[in-house]
Amino acid sequence: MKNIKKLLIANRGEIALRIIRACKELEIACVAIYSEADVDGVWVKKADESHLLDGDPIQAYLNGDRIIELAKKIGVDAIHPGYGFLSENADFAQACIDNGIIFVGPKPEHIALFGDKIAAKKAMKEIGVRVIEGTEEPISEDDTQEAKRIASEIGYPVIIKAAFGGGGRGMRIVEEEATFEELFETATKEAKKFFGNGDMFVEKYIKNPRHIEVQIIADKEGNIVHLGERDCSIQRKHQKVIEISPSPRLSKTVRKDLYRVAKRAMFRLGYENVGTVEFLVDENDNFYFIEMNTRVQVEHPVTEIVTGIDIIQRMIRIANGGKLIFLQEEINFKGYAVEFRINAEDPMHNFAPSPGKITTYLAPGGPGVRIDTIARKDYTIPPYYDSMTGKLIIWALDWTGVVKRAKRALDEYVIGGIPTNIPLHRAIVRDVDFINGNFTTNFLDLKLEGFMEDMKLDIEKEKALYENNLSDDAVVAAVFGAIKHMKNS
Ligand code: MV4
Repeated sequence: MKNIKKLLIANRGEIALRIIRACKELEIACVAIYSEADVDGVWVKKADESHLLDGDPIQAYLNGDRIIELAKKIGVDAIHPGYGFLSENADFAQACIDNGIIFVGPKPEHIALFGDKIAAKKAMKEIGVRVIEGTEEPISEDDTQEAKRIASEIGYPVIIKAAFGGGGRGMRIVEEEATFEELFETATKEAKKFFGNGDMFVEKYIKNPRHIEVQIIADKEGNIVHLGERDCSIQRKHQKVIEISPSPRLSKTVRKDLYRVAKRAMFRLGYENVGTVEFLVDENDNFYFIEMNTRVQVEHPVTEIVTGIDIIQRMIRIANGGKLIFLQEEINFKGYAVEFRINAEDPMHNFAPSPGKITTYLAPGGPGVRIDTIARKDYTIPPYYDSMTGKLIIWALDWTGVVKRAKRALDEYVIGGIPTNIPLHRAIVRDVDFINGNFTTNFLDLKLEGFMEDMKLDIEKEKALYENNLSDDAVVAAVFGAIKHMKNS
């Protein structure tokens, strides 16, 4: 096993910056790549070496051959793929290995296995993990009648999913037989368009589940531990908005079972590096495996905060042949952490992306506050990428403390010049069901309408400030509005 001395980050944005921070602490030289649209990205400046990949700004981060070619030319030992882009591309992971470069992540065979949702379900079922009742073989795009027959066998409502899907694409909930054919056909069309494959499967639809995922970390010698769970139930259009660790309302027995099942399955498969086992938990506390993510996730910081373990550093050390340095019993979970994804999107226009120049940037701080972001004053968010620009992560000893601290930090967070989803977060942390930990995946569907009035007031109040082109000091005064007293009052 060679020693990683130089690592290339095949990603951009806040996760590129996060990986740089891990490299600095590991004393590994880090190489950034950037597109023509990302010249001003802060990770480009903070890396030890940065390389422009010209041409299409999205392809810059997707062209694996070109990235490997660069890596070889400049003597890179390892590539960290981050999340998105090439992170779950088994061919890219294999190409790294074939070119003598360490891929910081799982084995290509496991990336491929879990990319195929049907194969993944089958493999997990075979090793005794409960999966949702449904088709065990792919249904091809023109087999609507076979799909329909299976759906009625399962019993409505059912859900149609794409075998190679993700992000809710190619997914349809079918309430009754009469609408099955139409929904199956639109789902397959979508699947073919986005994933280049029309293979589908049908499952019993679980109403109002909680979305709970278990973080796993394993070394090359078969040592494996879990790092607790994250509750990702609060989503909008299949995009996670808030993630929490631990889940505020999960029974002790369910939690223990989830950990045991996730760990045992990954052990049986010989899984290595980090992974997230996703489950749906139904209203009766039954849980079912749905998917496995074979990469670091956006929401990894909440796990880092409650365990004190640097997940990115662990990934790099494991890829370098390092053993896990802790046993399960040695991992201490402390308090609660919640992540708020800070997106450049406009709550007043159906959360449409709102890239552009940040003219005011005042970040919260103090105890229990962590921010992973590329946002800063005078930075222009390019329009080509995901609208998520950063994450506010809050920690406290108990759930009530987290809610209070989150309110305080979100009130402190001022981003001006572009609309963001901060007003949505401020409304959520004031919601009684959120405060009571009483939510499932339908939370935002039920609540968004009721949040509109508060969000509107919030946005109008702040908008007036930015439009007047005030100094940061004037913004602070206007937002926080302390009443100053005379010396002798
Ligand atoms: C489901 C489900 C209910 N029943 N599968 C969403 C993303 C993908 N990873 C799996 N997802 C779901 N799968 C069965 N059998 C509910 C979800 C789901 C969801 C579905 C519709 C609208 C919003 C949702 C939010 C989270 C999970």
